[in-house]
Amino acid sequence: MSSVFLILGSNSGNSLEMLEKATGLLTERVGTVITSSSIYRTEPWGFESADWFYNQIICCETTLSPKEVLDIILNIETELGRKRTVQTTYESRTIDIDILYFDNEIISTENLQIPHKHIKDRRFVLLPLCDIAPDFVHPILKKNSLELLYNCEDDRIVTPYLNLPKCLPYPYMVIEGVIGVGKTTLATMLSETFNAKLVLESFDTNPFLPKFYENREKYAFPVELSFMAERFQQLQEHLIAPDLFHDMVVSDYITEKSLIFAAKTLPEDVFALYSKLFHIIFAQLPKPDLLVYLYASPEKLKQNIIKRGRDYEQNIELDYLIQLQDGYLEHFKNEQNLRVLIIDVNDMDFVNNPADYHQIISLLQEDYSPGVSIRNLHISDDEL
Ligand code: PH2
Ligand code: MG
Ligand code: MG
Repeated sequence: MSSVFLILGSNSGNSLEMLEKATGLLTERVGTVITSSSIYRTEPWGFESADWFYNQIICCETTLSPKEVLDIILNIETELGRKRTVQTTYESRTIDIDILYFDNEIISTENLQIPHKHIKDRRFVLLPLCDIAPDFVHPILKKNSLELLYNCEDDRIVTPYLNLPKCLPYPYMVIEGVIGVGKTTLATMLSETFNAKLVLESFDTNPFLPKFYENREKYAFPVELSFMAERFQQLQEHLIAPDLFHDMVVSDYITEKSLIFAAKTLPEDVFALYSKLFHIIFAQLPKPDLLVYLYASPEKLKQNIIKRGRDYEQNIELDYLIQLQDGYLEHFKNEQNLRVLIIDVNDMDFVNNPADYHQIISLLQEDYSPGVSIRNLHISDDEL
């Protein structure tokens, strides 16, 4: 019996299904799978593509020769729809299966190189390899997988692909952040992933908002009052009424948002009145079990606002965004009974990059104590 390590990769079509099918066929034709790594989401190595790979390494026990295994692999690739073109550069593929190691054999023929010549150069190989064979020694380089990973200079992103959990430990969760950070998008994605009731701020039903952006002073009070009334009505309806179809509520605003904005937009005496009203009205409503604040730099927020192109938002100044962000961060310091999780999303793209979305979900599974917790932060603590 020999042990053969195979890496499976796919970045087009239904990749997860491809990995599963390939593993099934390899079991039948090469030999029993004795170990398999987690599946990883990996940035394309050696070529540019928006489609990231799913990679996984398996180890099979086989009585076959390396050449026989190679022939079987090529057949399986073809059966699973792999089309090879005569290109000399890498390209996207439905399935690719490569032999990494075959016991300690060293083979170098025109069609077959064992060990695979790029093991040491690829994080997407070394990371899953360390899962299942951290001590396996490369027969030529005489280093084990951990040492190879340690010396590897590849900086392409490789992250574990999570099997998403069925639910999150926070029944009422709020995603907050300044205009343009993506809070509504994330709240919507989460509600879909976890079948949660989605409570979104209806910003376009506030008749004063466009006027407010034209003339801040004149419309500040009606705009804030109108938001407050709308928010209260909506939350009262969704938080207090029981819901048979959802175990969880995800919203894109906290009620205190009213206060944070009003503090910036209203003159002091008017704000005092507003604040009094606020506390009378909202005293009865439940507080979120987790408040997630998405942090991004004002410059990044401004870019996002330009990108999504809502007319009336285009004149928002950088300074206003900075003040709002300060308002939120200041507010959290006084909310010691609330679990507040700040996630720095400056370098994240949870919409287009599943690895980033999964990273956020894994943060939402953690157990937080009341007060502020900070994750993924690239800014210093005192900037907050
Ligand atoms: N395979 C390649 C080239 N580049 N990049 C990633 N992330 N994963 C792969 O499996 C892969 C690659 C050639 O086979
Ligand atoms: Mg390959
Ligand atoms: Mg190949």
